[in-house]
Amino acid sequence: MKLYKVVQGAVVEEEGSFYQLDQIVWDNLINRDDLYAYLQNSIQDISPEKDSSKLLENIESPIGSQEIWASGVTYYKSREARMEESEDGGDFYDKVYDADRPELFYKGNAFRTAHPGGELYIRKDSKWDVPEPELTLFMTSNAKIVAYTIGNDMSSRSIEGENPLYLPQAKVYDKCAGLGPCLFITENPIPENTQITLDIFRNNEKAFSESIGIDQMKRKHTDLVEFLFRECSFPTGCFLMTGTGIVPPNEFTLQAGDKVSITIEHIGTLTHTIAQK
Ligand code: DO4
Ligand code: MG
Repeated sequence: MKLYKVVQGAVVEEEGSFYQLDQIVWDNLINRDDLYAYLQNSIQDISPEKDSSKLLENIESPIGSQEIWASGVTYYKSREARMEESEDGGDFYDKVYDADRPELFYKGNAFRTAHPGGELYIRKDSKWDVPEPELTLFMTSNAKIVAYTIGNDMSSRSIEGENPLYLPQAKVYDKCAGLGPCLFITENPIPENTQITLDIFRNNEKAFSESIGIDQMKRKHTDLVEFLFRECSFPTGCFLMTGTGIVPPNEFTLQAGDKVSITIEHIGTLTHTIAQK
């Protein structure tokens, strides 16, 4: 089942039918441990919409007052790429890849996030920028994973590579995060063989394309969530990007006008145009 946030409320997509939920408060709607059962129940009393095309015209990111956090170096490819970009060799990336405690960092909120189909920014003081396609978890305030979405953890590799203490500036700025296009809600965890694909287009031609399975990730989703909730509470729930396993070659940097599409099986495709502020 998919749940879309739209200007006039929310839309549930279930087995090819679309149902409109009116007068919802997004935070209250999604912060439920029984989200799947609740939505199944809610659509029982509603007739499916005959013309679904208009319903999904203005999709918003599926976020309200929640924070977005992100995980780092959870795939071998990320460990390798960070060590290559680090001006001092980046041994700490090797250490964190093998450590019990994962790297978790604050990524932003609704204000820093670009809606699906909108613009994501690269920083003007950065020389080397990449998208990071990441399966993103949504946990309720009780730390229960109830939904999945697509995240784009936009990153400045030049700022991060100059000094690891610059990580917050490499990662958090205006329009630094993509989230959406919907929440994918299942009774069971998302299948382990789910594929993530990143496509980058420049001047209408494909400039980069690669896929990876989420089974290549070193850590379990539940372990990342356990660390995140240890000493942080999230009154309306929280989003957690789970790290990238795809990094374009070192000679590649994003340019204004590029189009970035991330597809994750079962969820859909999240597309943005790259711009500068
Ligand atoms: O350690 C820096 C950030 C890592 C990251 O964002 C990732 O692995 O996805
Ligand atoms: Mg990342």
